[in-house]
Amino acid sequence: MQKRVGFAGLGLMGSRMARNLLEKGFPLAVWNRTAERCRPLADAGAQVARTPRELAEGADVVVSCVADPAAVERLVFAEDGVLSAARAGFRYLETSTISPDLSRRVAEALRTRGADALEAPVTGSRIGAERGTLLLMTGGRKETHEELLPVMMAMGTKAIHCGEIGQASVVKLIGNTIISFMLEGLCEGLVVGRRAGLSPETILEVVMASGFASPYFTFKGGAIARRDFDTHFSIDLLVKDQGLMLDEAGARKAPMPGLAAIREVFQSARGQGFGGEDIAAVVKVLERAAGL
Ligand code: NA7
Repeated sequence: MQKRVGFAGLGLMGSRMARNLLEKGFPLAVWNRTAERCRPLADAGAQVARTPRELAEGADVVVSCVADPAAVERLVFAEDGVLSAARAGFRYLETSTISPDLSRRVAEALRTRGADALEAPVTGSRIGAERGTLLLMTGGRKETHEELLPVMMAMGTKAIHCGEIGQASVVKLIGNTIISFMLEGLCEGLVVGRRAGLSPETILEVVMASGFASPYFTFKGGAIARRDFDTHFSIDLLVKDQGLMLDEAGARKAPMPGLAAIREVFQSARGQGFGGEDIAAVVKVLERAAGL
């Protein structure tokens, strides 16, 4: 028997992940803060829930894909939240990127009601969500990981169990730290290169023929060369993750001087009005600073 899925959060990622669940045959209900955004999925056959509680009442598992910790607080702990409908056997799959602490708090609250949560932050961006090729990293009980594997494999191609609840959130934040460094390095280099009269194409040709080549440089470097800042992953959300990582590092007494500096550059991008644009748009801040 396929699980009945309730999907909360139909943004850039969630709307595409939910569609894959529907197309792969899962009975689906959806909820989104702005109800209007449920329409395309309702037209495709999904039920629409009026509240997260209603969503949870009619589902065996609720999948969450919302922006940030405040959104998860609302979704789970509000009076009409998911927690109020949790019962024995109910499952909650958290694909949003949030703090390890909040992830643990959600799981503890659900477990007191005989339910369970698995954190499963994703990577693969908008294209991976659309094609159903996301990589999921999970934290929580191994049995719950196994139980929810069919649901996860409707949205992605691989799910790696990282450890107990909270640990996958740390791995996800490490990943977004690496993205931050790669992008900052690429953008700083492209700006100096432009100043020196080099084209982005020449720089990228050498990078991609080198031992430090990465598909990520082709993806983001290509977008920058085309001046295409259509959002795959927004600056607002990456700054949220950089902040979560710096909080985690602080709690663990581990310095992150590089990330702290990079976060200021991305924060400037928000200040200059680029928060909703793709993370590649951070190059515009560095170009302005260089007088380009
Ligand atoms: P988007 O496209 O910014 O979508 C964010 C979603 O979160 C969207 O459905 C929002 O609802 C919802 N949201 C935001 N704030 C709230 C609150 N306070 N309460 C309830 N729902 C809320 O993000 P992405 O799809 O790119 O990313 C989603 C997650 O995956 C995020 O954690 C990333 O870091 C990874 P709205 O439609 O605005 O009403």
